[in-house]
Amino acid sequence: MTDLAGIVVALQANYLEVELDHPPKGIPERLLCTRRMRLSHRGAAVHVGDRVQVQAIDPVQARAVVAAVERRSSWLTRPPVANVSLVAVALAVDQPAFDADQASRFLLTAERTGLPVQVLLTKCDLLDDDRLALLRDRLRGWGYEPLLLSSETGLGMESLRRRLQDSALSVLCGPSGVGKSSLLNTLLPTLSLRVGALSGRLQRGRHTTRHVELFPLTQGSRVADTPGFNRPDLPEDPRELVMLFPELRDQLDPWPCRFRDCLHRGEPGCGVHRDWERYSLYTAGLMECSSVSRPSRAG
Ligand SMILES: Nc1nc2c(ncn2[C@@H]2O[C@H](COP(=O)(O)OP(=O)(O)OP(=O)(O)O)[C@@H](O)[C@H]2O)c(=O)[nH]1
Ligand SMILES: [Mg+2]
Ligand SMILES: [Zn+2]
Repeated sequence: MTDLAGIVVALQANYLEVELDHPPKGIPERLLCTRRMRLSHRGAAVHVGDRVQVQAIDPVQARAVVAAVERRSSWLTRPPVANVSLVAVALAVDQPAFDADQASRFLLTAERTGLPVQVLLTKCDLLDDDRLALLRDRLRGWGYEPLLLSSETGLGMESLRRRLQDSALSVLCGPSGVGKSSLLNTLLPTLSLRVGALSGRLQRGRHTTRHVELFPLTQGSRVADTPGFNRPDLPEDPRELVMLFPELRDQLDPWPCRFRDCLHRGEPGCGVHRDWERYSLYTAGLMECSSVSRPSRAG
């Protein structure tokens, strides 16, 4: 039999769970696969979201072997997911409390993919309308139009569904405990993903979701639940950081500065203004990036 094409929907220990695009009659749609020897040398290179070719299919056991991995169209490093088309960053309005630095780290990580980024403000039932409007305006100032959601009341669920349906592969990422799995349970009631109570004074999540997994939303669209974590790293190159703040990016076209490689920290001849909320986060981020080089004359 010729190889069949599919997508890796989950990883478990040494196995890849693959969903076939078009399972022929008598072959299950989902197969538990090992990697071919040649592939296992680069074993870590196969991730959820990867498109693969499988062979040596055992229809009774629903087992097969992954023989080849196709080139990726995009790559999200953390959480690791291939071929993503939309990064949805979930941030709770409260429990855990909204934290601008942490939120920005998730957004910067998402922006590094170059893909569309959608902010999801979760647990909106916990905030009154005035404070909610303030937070929404704050996110708009950062260059995002957030969806206001609550799994508790169902607020915004149809907007979320529409947004995710338009995208072949959306990833839900964000801190632990913000309610990512709860959103998916509300959207897809047959799922019943594990959801965990918060703990401690800071009302942190308890890392309930342990693995990345893809779920079908409609024919042609999938969504990934991912394990939350608390503090994504910034890129090492400060020049990359510059391009990851939408509200800074907006100020750079046309280029307003005297020097081509200006880092916009108030250098002489810098045309970027400083009255934007995340300016201090941006400059602190530059300090954190490992190497900060000096501006030179525009060429
Ligand atoms: N008030 C309120 N609580 C919610 C809402 N959504 C989720 N929660 C609660 O928040 C806690 C964490 O929810 P999860 O869905 O497990 O969060 P998660 O983002 O998947 O967490 P990790 O898997 O650890 O990354 C649970 O106690 C949920 O009941 C919501 O809309 N409103
Ligand atoms: Mg979860
Ligand atoms: Zn500048």
